[in-house]
Amino acid sequence: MIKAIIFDLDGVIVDTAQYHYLAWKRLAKEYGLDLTLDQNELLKGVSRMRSLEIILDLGGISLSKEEMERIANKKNGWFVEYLNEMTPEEIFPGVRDMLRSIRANGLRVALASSSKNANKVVRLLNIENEFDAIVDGTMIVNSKPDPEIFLLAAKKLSVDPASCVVFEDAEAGVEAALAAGMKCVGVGSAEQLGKANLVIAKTADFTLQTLNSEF
Ligand code: B16
Ligand code: MG
Repeated sequence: MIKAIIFDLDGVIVDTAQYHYLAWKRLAKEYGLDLTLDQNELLKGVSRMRSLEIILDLGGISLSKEEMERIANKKNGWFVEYLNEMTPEEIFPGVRDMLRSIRANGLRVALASSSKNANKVVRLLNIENEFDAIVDGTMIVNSKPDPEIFLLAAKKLSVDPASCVVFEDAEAGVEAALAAGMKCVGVGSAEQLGKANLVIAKTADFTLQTLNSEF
């Protein structure tokens, strides 16, 4: 029996990927790389440092650990600048009501985002009170596809992992949810998220009826 729903942030609740892309593209340009939207897909759901490693690999560039830390911070400064322009209207259609109706039906709701900026995003969207627990990139050691983030969310909710459903838009996130022993709803293309128990095109396509019939 499902007792809790755990939401990823970027790609499930709001599209922060567009801001990550702008900031990574700006950084990559300084190293003579033109980061494409297809390449940006590889960065979804993975941590900031892992994203940088992927970009440097794409360009065949090798940097010291110190330099990597420095430029990852620089990228984050730009990302936060772009984020500051974000408004509560950027939440995906229907998601605010969905979060409320899930809780109104007695289920627990958590947010589990790899982003170290998740609290800021949640505040900007005005949804900080819609969750029973929030877990972000500052609270974990191993990022998705490791199950750590989802296991911590379940622990904070005091719910058994097998009674949780995770909503994820990234392949690494789907793998993490399944490795945590949870059910997973993929948000996006079935081609990319085929390992999920169910794939929907948009977060708000999911209803409590779907929950009862599928899980
Ligand atoms: P930050 P999610 C992830 O968010 C993004 O999808 C991913 O592209 C980003 O690298 C990661 O957060 C870390 O973000 O640099 O803000 O710590 O999908 O797990 O909500
Ligand atoms: Mg995501």
